[in-house]
Amino acid sequence: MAPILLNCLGNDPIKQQVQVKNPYLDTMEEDILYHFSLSTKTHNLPEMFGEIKFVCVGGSANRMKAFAQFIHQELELPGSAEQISDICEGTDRYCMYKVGPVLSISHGMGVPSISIMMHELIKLLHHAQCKDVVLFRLGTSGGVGLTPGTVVVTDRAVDYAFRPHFEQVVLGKVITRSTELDEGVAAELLQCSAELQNFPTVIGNTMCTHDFYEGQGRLDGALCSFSPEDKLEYLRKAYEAGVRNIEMESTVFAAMSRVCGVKAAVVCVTLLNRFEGDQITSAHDVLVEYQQRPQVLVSHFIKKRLGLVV
Ligand code: R2B
Ligand code: URA
Repeated sequence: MAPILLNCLGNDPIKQQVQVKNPYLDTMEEDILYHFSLSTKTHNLPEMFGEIKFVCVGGSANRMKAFAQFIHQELELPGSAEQISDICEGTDRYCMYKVGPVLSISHGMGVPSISIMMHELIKLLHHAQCKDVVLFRLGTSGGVGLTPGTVVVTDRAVDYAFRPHFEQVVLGKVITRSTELDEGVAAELLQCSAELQNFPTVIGNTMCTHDFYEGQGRLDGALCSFSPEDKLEYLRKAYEAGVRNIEMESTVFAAMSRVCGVKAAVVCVTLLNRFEGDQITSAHDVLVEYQQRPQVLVSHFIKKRLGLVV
């Protein structure tokens, strides 16, 4: 178990601040969070976001709006869930909804898209002086040896060679950052799934790729440079390395959260078993229900943390 830090005045645990790792930020008179359409000069960020404790991010704008409405009902907050408005309405890059202590944000598809969102989110939480924030990625993925609909809580986010790190090119050189996630949050999520008993949930490694087709070993893209046997061998190696699902954002999400001192978890549902095929063939309503599973799990976690359920 992680040690609890106590401050010098007594027994209050020291609150974990969101840390930016950039000495130049403090020297700026204004910080424009361009892709959120927010700025430190035009918006009172501590007032708008100071109470945030849980940030949930996911690829699709519609899904993150639906999550905001769902968590509004789950937390039994006053007012109408239908009337929650997009804080980032000045841009169509990302959408953002605030529901009490919960922020729901879309990040688009792939590492470059989520990476821009993560820079601005971490700066936003820092400017707003948020403390003890837990960050979740709620997503979809391809399963590796799992029944479709299984939820995977990520143990390690790994790259195409099953290594738990993220490579960032900076000034023409590669910087490698660890993708370790918070073990305590993952364990709590598994405990939540045991309590809910709604759908199968496992812990496993999540492979993050830079492409949905060839990058994930699919035979059904516009280009394919390998055989069905090559594909199965790669998936088998991934399985042996502990990989249970494949998606496109987890490594940079984990790496940036870790560097900035934010506890983070990745919770993705599997839409298919990649040993069985490449195309996503389940009916629309089945896929919609699958995509609600990470939301149901994380909502239970949040309600437990807030003392709304035991
Ligand atoms: C999962 O689903 C998307 C691709 O369909 C991608 O954003 C991901 O990680
Ligand atoms: N998302 C992915 O990245 N891969 C899949 O196979 C399904 C969803």
